[in-house]
Amino acid sequence: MTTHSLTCMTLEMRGPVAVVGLHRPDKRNAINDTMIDEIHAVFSAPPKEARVIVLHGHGPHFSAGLDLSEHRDRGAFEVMMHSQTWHRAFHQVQMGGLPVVTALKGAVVGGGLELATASHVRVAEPSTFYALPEGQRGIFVGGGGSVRIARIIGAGRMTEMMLTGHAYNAQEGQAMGLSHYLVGEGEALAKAMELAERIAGNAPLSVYAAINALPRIHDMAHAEGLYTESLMAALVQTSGEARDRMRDFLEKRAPKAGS
Ligand code: 1HE
Repeated sequence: MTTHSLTCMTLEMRGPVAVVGLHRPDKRNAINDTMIDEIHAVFSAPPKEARVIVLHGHGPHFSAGLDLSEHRDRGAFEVMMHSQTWHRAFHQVQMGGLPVVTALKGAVVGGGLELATASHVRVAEPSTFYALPEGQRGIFVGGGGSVRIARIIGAGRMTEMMLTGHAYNAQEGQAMGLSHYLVGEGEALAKAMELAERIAGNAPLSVYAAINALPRIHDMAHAEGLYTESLMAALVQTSGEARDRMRDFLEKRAPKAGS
């Protein structure tokens, strides 16, 4: 198993699922430089036996975003470089090759929302709230939010969130697509595990295509998107595993869609 020496995060294997926890509960899992380095390391080299990653926060909050205590005194060039360390780390979350299911509760704010939106499936508890207090703090997003959050909720809504600092509650976040599942209090991690185990049963190449090809196709023009889709389909659909799985369905050995 890949070993990481972690101070701001936890990592444990549960079957095929790597469970990764943000672990600065005293600071509401505010993301400092060490945590960014650890996110980058863990998502770049997850344990070899992992098929899916579940991400969660220790304590009552997912994450209070950027650690403001480290950020106060940075100059312009330093802030740009710092922002790009976040881009690299969150790129590994989104495109590292393994699907990431995130369990959300409490504060999912600023950089915490940027991290959550780099993941693929999000499960929220009723305590979850989403906010972009950047305007109030006199800063801007820097962890990819202007791309990823805006893709989900629209640039207009994101502008509104940054201008007003308004917090959306769990139900509103669900309606906006910030979460995909809304569960009871204390139930997000268990639901995330259930979904992760289900995803772990999928064909790896299909999963890889879903997390790597789809967001890139989304950024393409219509014709290029369709062309890329057909290439990806050619690659995925002609794999031995695809043939086996289609045969299993046709010979009535596989579960039906929706079951
Ligand atoms: C922090 C941070 C932080 C808490 N950086 N230390 N993020 C924000 O603007 C959110 C700031 N945090 C909050 O609004 C609140 O802490 C919460 C709503 C998340 C939680 O409230 P609460 O009452 O449970 O906790 P608390 O008492 O405010 O905080 C507990 C401790 O965590 C306290 O430290 P202590 O030493 O006094 O115990 C807080 O200072 C500390 N703490 N949040 C540093 N964010 C790449 S660009 C991304 C841009 C952004 O992320 S902007 C959003 C920044």
